[in-house]
Amino acid sequence: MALSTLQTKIAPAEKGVSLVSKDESREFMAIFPDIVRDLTDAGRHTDIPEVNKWYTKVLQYNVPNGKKNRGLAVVAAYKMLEEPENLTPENVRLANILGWCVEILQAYLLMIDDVMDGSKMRRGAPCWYRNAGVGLNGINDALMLNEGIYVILRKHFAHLPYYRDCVELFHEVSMKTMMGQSLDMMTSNTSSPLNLDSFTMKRYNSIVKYKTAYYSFQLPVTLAMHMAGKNDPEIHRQAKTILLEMGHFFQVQDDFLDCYGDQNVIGKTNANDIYEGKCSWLVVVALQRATPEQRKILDENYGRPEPEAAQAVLKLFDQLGLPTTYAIYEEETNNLIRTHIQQISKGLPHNLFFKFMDKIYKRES
Ligand code: DMA
Ligand code: MG
Ligand code: MG
Ligand code: MG
Repeated sequence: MALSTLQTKIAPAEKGVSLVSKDESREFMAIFPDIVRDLTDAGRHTDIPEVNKWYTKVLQYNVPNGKKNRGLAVVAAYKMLEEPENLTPENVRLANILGWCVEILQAYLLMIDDVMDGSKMRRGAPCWYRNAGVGLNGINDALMLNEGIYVILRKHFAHLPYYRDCVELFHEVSMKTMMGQSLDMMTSNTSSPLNLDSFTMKRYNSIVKYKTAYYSFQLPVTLAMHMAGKNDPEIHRQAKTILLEMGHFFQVQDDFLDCYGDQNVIGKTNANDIYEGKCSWLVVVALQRATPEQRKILDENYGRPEPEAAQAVLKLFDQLGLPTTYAIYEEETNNLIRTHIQQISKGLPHNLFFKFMDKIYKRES
């Protein structure tokens, strides 16, 4: 069927749309100090104040300075899924707290990811592990963040019927993410010698589904569904399918921005995926298109530490027209996902999913 026929019926994406209003965003931020207090000043571990002080620093450096899309997605999704009479200030506050749990998970994953990827910058500041006196001790800091999720969940949700679902979901999604990270590392220059034959689109699809899509998209919405008591397995299945599609799209964008994004906007240094020999969308597409001579350039230069090698790869990406291929991919995938949103059950708020797409389509950071 001609895509253009469908496209005419699809509402165009709105740029610059936020998941929540300015006030809601401020409300979310206003709760963060309470989260820090819950974890560091709750009358526990009072005999080791130096650790509480350090933990406060770890939280403040790593948790609140990102885009907060995943955390805010919990709040936005909850408000759309819940019956109006249940949207009490207390429940909205709980949705915000659950949102911070997702942001803590994100911070924890990124702290470890930056060590594994040898990254330099994160959110415009040095990666945590690169701070003086941190280094690999930062792994323990990341683990403290992860455990903090369950401290917060117990404190605020233990008495509620959906507590168990949320705890289990955090564990399940964390496991999937780590499995994705494992596959990501296996398919990179840490597995020497680098074997570009393993960089297939099939492998790529598995990596991004596991390492990104579950925790970035399925997790926030599923948490909101648990909170709102939406327990129909068929509805969950439909939500998951569409959210994993969005997660895939999001990671393709991340891979593109790694090379072509503005460092000041993405807050990370360019071309890290090339240096690290990652199975990124760009190199997978390049491999599909490369002539034997071009393939040789990739074999010799991809995943190498020399800046000239990365330059040679970037030049090849340009010669292969990857920025144009990406622009086409982004537009077509946006349309495709929007079509799929229209086809899902009326029991799910289509507007929520459209909002997510508005938020990420043509994103620059
Ligand atoms: C991100 O993959 C995945 C997780 C689980 C953090 P990535 O290394 O491409 O992310 P980034 O580009 O932000 O380092
Ligand atoms: Mg990384
Ligand atoms: Mg990584
Ligand atoms: Mg990346």
